[in-house]
Amino acid sequence: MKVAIIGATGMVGEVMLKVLEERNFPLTELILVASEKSVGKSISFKGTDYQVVSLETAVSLKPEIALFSAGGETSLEWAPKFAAAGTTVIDNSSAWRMDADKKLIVPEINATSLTKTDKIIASPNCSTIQMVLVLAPLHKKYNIKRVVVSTYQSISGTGLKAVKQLENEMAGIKGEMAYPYPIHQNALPHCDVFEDNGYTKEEMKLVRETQKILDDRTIAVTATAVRIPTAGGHSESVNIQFESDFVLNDVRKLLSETDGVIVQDNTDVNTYPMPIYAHGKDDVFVGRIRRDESQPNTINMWIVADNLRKGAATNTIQIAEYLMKNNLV
Ligand code: 11C
Repeated sequence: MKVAIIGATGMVGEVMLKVLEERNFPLTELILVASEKSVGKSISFKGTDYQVVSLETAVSLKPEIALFSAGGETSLEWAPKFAAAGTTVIDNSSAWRMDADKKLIVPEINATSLTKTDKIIASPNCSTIQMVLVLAPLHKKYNIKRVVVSTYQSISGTGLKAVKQLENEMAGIKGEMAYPYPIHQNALPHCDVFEDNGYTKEEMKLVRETQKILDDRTIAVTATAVRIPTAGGHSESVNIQFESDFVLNDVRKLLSETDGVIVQDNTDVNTYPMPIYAHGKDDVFVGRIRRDESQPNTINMWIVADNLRKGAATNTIQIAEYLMKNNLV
């Protein structure tokens, strides 16, 4: 498979290269693309050095698959150009997710909807992916009415500038700020930009993307997204109200049998998911599973995943693997 990575020098791009190597993705050619200032730079993959090329060059090389993680603007402009050249684009940005003609894919949930005609495929936002992977089997069995989610999001979701801001603050160095306030020893109730309704774009992604992936616009979702100074992954406190009642141990069993989900839930021995242990892993971890005693048919849980892996690079590469396995590229 001839694959291009658009945004190869970014945090997600770097993890994509790692994941491709770990999963032994069958590459016949690798095309690495980054911004103009990185063109010509060399990146090593499996012991071979690859030179970064421009977007124009990459389109002309006609890759079979292009994995995009270079921001929404680049995706909006360039994904259609790659698609017109016959490339199947899998896009990590928010550019195409809510486009009615584009599919928003978490392979374990809805990859079977993909066909050869899908030339631009969207991968959801990291905080959505980890939540819907847990919600999907529960919705099938108990019918979800409403979800209330609060996120505790890693600085790595913002990018290298935010990682640097935290490093600088911890070292007492004044430097460039990714956030309007300090992030060290702080919590910012502000991920992505504010929309007119007072919610952030990140919060509204949790609402809209969840309904699209679960293919059910009747599910009510409300979210508060918070940035905290962790690096390993995003955590989420999720309250789920079902149509029908459940037995707690059945929920645990169902989730432990769900592809890509690992249950870590034993309060007797302080077992619950945490971002430092999710870091570098492809699974989504769930724990603190308990009945919401304040209203019927409602459950609370804590969901953690590496936002750069299952939340971005791994999900994108799993989509590529699915396309390949099913002869859709
Ligand atoms: C964050 N979820 O943690 C974001 C990063 O829509 O793909 C990814 C933004 C996106 O800030």
